[in-house]
Amino acid sequence: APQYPRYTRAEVAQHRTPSDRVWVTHGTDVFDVTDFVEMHPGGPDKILLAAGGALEPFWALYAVHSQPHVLELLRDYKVGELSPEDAAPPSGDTEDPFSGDPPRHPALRVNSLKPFNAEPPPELLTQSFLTPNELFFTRNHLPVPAVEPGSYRLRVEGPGGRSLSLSLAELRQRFPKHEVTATLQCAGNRRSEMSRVRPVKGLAWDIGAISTARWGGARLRDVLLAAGLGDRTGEWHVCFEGLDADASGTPYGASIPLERALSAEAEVLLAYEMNGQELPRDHGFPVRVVVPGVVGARSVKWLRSVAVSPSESPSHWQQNDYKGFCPSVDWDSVDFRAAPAIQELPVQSAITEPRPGAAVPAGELTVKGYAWSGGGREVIRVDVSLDGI
Ligand code: HEM
Ligand code: MTE
Ligand code: MO
Repeated sequence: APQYPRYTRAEVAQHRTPSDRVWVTHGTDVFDVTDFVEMHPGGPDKILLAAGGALEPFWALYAVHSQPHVLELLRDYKVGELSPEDAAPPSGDTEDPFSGDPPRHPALRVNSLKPFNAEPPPELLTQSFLTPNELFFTRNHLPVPAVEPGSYRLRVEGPGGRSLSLSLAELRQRFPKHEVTATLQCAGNRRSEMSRVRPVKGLAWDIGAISTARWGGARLRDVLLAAGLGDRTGEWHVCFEGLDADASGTPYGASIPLERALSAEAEVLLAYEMNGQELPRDHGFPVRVVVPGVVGARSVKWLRSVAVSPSESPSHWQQNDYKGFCPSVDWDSVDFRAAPAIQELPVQSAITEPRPGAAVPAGELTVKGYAWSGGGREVIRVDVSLDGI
């Protein structure tokens, strides 16, 4: 057998572009696939997403690679092996409140590591209608809480109701499982484009702070009715609290109007499944709210409590964030009390392929993108313009 040179992962990571050569690893083998990039049946852009790192997390998502001929093809490009000492996983730092955060997919474009905020690359977002759980955009304000599913309880309460404390098993057994395909979008989606018009404060999201999943769980409506909280008139709200909390112990929180929560058509869920799997930790394990058509901020993850109240959630994120203002308002003149909290979001659309400024071949071109109606409504029509008119 030939003797191969040894490389560290850091050395492999320096080979991410055709001009620096494109290296990838599979198991403990290192490959130089530069000459295969243009021949890749899935396109050069996709293979480059794995450049400088391991193939396994990508191939786990695209099962077309789990065929013998793919590994055979790869063998021709082997140039080395990983140095043995490099395989040791990095040791956890216990002082860091984020040290318990889960592992993430390397394809995610990270806008902030702590707290973790990341989006899928555009060309993977439209690779499939349902976003794979590993690629679903993540918007965390705080460290991911570690929840022990056996001792988890969801509190449901409100004036004049019967308080409930539901275990995961009770939530699954007492209420019919309802499934909904819904898109979540962060209010900051495409902020980097807005900032090109005028600088905006906040994370510089590209077009990927939006993702779609098939959610499964109990209808919030059914749970509220079981708690005797369904029969009120006038303005009421349903306030949610998460198990994630800041250094002072204040949890993430948000609310939606009770009317939406009770509406059968609005299909608000207390979800425990995402694309047929249990919720991943980043997306709210073991239970999250899913409010179709409404700004992502109200779909509270790691749900600890549901409380019906005459007022909106007192949370910072309901009162002093996630509100819309006219263009003349800036950070010096803004009065958050003057504006209502965002609930429904308006229409949204973006082209994912080709990317702005990309050089494209002459002739026929496939253009991909997404369109979303907001408000939980269906898309009726999509118009595409080639000349901006
Ligand atoms: C398809 C090889 C990396 C996404 C394929 C096929 C081969 C291949 C041989 C065709 C399989 C068949 O139909 O029998 C490779 C090799 C890679 C690599 C050798 C790395 C050295 C990646 C990465 C991604 C990806 C990193 C995603 C980020 C895809 C997709 C298809 C595909 C989506 C299906 C294309 C279609 O059917 O339209 N790849 N691949 N590949 N690959 Fe890869
Ligand atoms: N729920 C809790 N408990 N903590 C959070 O930080 N972020 C909210 C919402 N729910 C958040 C939360 C925001 S702003 C958005 S856009 C969505 O979760 C993102 O959901 P995702 O990370 O599953 O995509
Ligand atoms: Mo968000």
